[in-house]
Amino acid sequence: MKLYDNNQAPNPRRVRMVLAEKGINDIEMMQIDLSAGGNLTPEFCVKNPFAKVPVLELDNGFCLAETGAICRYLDELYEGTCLYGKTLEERARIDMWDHRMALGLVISVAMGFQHLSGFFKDRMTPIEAWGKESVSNALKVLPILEKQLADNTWVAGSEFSIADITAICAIDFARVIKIRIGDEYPSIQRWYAAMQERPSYKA
Ligand SMILES: N[C@@H](CCC(=O)N[C@@H](CS)C(=O)NCC(=O)O)C(=O)O
Repeated sequence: MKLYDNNQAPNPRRVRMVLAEKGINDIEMMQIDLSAGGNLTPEFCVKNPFAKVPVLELDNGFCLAETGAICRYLDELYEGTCLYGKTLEERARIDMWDHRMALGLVISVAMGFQHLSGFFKDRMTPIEAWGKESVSNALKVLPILEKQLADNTWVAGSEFSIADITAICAIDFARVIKIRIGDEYPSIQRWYAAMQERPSYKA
């Protein structure tokens, strides 16, 4: 299999962290240069008509896009740490928090970045007001996450899961819109330190 990746963007990092957590090392990594429009070429758009990374190309040629779908596929295909929970309730809880982190944080941080930095102005129209609104939407998630992590070791509960991976990729990328986890968030800081201890953090 091949993973079409970019080593600066948050969504591909979610997949690389899954690879690291599960000890998967038989996937060929293909670096796509987003600033040069490597994702906009006709060849790439055949793999993903939405022109986004990551994309996982299976050995039969099928191209699986959408970070959540790729992470879940890899989790089920490979043995090792289960990132999506074992019981029905665990799976539902992890899904809930993973969606909250993906929709509430990853997307808001990405929109803040795209609409305030002008990084993709060759392919979209940045709208400053939407960028600011997105930063404020991302900030609104932090007190909720703080409460959750005050009551639980990991984002979705007592077990490490895909929700932790989604959250850390959003929070690290949030530096580009000047969001930092300050002392008003001691539980997020405790969790962040624990995430940094995991070998997958460097993915
Ligand atoms: N819904 C997609 C979004 C993926 C996405 O937004 N990828 C970004 C990098 S994090 C990208 O490829 N951006 C390039 C562009 O917008 O031109 C997913 O969940 O995988």
